[in-house]
Amino acid sequence: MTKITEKNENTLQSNSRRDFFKKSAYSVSAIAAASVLAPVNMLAGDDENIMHHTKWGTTLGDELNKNPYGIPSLYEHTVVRRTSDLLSSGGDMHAAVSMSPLHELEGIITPNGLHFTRTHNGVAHIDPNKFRLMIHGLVDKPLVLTLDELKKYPSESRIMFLECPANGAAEWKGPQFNSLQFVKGMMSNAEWTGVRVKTILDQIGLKPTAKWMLAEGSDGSEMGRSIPVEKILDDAMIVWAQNGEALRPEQGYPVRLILPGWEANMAVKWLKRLEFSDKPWYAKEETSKYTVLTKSGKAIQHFYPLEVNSIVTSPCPEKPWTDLKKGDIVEIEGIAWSGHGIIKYVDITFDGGKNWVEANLKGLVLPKSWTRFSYIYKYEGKPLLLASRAVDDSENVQPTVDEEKSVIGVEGVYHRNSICTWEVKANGEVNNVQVRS
Ligand SMILES: Nc1nc2c(c(=O)[nH]1)N[C@H]1C(S)=C(S)[C@@H](COP(=O)(O)O)O[C@H]1N2
Ligand SMILES: [Mo]
Repeated sequence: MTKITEKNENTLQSNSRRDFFKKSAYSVSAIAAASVLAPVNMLAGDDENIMHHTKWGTTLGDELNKNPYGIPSLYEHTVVRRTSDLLSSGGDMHAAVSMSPLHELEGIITPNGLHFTRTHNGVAHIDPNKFRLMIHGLVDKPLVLTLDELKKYPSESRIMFLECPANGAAEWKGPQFNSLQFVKGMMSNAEWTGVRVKTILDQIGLKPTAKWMLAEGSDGSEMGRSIPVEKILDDAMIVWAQNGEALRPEQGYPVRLILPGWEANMAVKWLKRLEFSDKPWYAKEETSKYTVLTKSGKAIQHFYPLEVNSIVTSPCPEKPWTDLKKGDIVEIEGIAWSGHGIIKYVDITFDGGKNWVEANLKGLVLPKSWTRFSYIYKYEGKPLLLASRAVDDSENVQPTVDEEKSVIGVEGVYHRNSICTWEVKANGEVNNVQVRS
């Protein structure tokens, strides 16, 4: 993988990049009318599965004390996270990433067992009785909390995405994987429950000189990250629950930090310490990690929110259209998200970006959360270059591959948000391609 050259330049957020992608004209077409999608030959009188008693219809099922904690159907055993050695050194699965099977997900919630997972030192298993969270530095009353004490604060629940800024990074060099899971699986969306950091700070008093918060984990990697205090006071959360239950060990049990819309590497897991100070901890060092070198030769050091993005999840290489016949009505679906706010529109192209039609946003449309989109389509059996393009409520527009490259330059790796195109072949096979202008 291309390494980002580290430069130490204090450019707060890439405004030029956002402006560049602001949309001038917007092409909108009517949403296709909903049609009947179900197959018509539904009555099959000689179908064995209907006419004969099934094993499960003539025997007793499992007793209810068999699986006190439920598990998915054994027929769903292929719906799993998958690891790649992309972010691991030499295939070591302690410092690696396992990707969500986006092609198997419905709606906007990622089940806990399928949440993408990135660790630098393996999954830590923390005894909740030994958990302590220390909050100190530039505060009036430093504090050490047990888990029970932390949970006594008033809680909030919020549906948000987490995306590793390296999601899709390998594709910078051109298509690398013929798979949705490996192209975009370093992200998930969950309902997180916990307390706002601001609620605790209101109690213990933040000193006016505090400008940065260092968050540190208790795993071997510690994952120390400095976060601007404005973000902490805005919407940062310390969470202990994920989709209604305790965090999974992979997600930082018992407690992690969540910074809505910002790159997931700052969402420190297995949290143990928050220190407020007047400068970021890396200010002592010559360089900082996670910078982005732009074509101008300047590096963007503070590059936190994930840009507006989207991907078609059905069809995709894992879910092709090989069973469709010409004239079939099919639902195209996908996911859109933006670290800046709410998804406003998603457009779909069938010809690699020459013409666009507007998709339908489905279900909940929430800020800094996945939004599902859908488009009812009549399959023609012709080759397509299928892609989606999202726009958020700050009018950020998802760039083309070349627009993104023209701003970020050849060294860019993190925060890749350019349009992803699927080539649908005449036989319905789907391949990962890149459309270049
Ligand atoms: N303590 C700790 N926090 C961590 C990490 C880690 O290795 N240790 N990895 C970070 C990275 S790079 C990412 S992308 C996210 C992944 O969160 P997830 O595993 O819950 O999906 O956690 C972040 N927080
Ligand atoms: Mo990450």
